[in-house]
Amino acid sequence: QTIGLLGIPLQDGTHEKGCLMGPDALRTAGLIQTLQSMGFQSRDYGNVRPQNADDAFRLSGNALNASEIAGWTRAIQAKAAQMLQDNCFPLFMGGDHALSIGTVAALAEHANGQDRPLYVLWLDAHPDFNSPGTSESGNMHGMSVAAFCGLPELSDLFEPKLNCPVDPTHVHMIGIRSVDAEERVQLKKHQVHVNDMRLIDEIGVMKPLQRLIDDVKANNGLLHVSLDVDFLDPSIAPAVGTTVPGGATFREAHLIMELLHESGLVTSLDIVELNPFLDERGKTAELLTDLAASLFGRKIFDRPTRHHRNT
Ligand code: DIR
Ligand code: MN
Ligand code: MN
Ligand code: MN
Repeated sequence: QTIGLLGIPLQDGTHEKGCLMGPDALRTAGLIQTLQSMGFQSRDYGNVRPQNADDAFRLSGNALNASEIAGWTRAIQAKAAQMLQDNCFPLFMGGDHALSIGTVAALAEHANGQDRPLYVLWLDAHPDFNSPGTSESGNMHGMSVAAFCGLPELSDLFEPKLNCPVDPTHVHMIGIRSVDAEERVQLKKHQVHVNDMRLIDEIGVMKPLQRLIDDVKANNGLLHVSLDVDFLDPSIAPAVGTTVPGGATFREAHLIMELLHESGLVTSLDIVELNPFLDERGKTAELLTDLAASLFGRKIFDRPTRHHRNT
């Protein structure tokens, strides 16, 4: 299957500027060449531009750049639908995490058309389960999951409405270590599977991941992986506006990708929140490229040694 890559230079979902350079940094780090060297066909869909959407969001509550995000969401949904139509494996290069409102909305419609459920693995320091009524920051990158899970206080604000909600119990989160007070209440209410870092410290990543894999298999689901840079520990991945100490280690992250590959279940991927302005000579972009390679099946023994720097 051809891997389709779409750049989404979105940064309106966050305060910190720089995510618009994310797709270029991933291209510069050699993401496409890496996948090609592994034997994959690839197709670069370029970068998506937002649609004009003054009419696209009925603002209520604390949501910054809401109509811009709604315009991006429309454009992302359309591009993602085209990639799925072309039978590509969609790889979305962000851009801040608000882009997942559009990517997941399109993937959920696609899954729905096949009568299959969509599962989401959310690798992130944050659950991104706020809505305009609960958000402390107003940043919409902190609202993506609530939006694509169809929480009416958020998904109803989009025009047209996001109409294929993901079942919140089909969202599995790993890496969580920063949750807002009201967000916590909503996560419990909607029974999202939250695996926080305390749990990962105790039992590692294998058991939580196996639980997800079993769930997807049992229900013949499609599996989308959404990787936020701040899932990773800031010491190995500094290029993100919202670093939180105590993140996933290099091997925890690679092991997740290796196990996901072996499961054969993953059907789409977001790589988000990369802010190259904050990077150390491409270190984070290269790590993300290597993690993507692991997800697509590269083994430690096949990994080329790097003769520059010390990533
Ligand atoms: C915080 C931070 N929970 C918010 N969120 C994110 O603004 O809603 N940081 N996603 O990456
Ligand atoms: Mn996020
Ligand atoms: Mn985050
Ligand atoms: Mn289920």
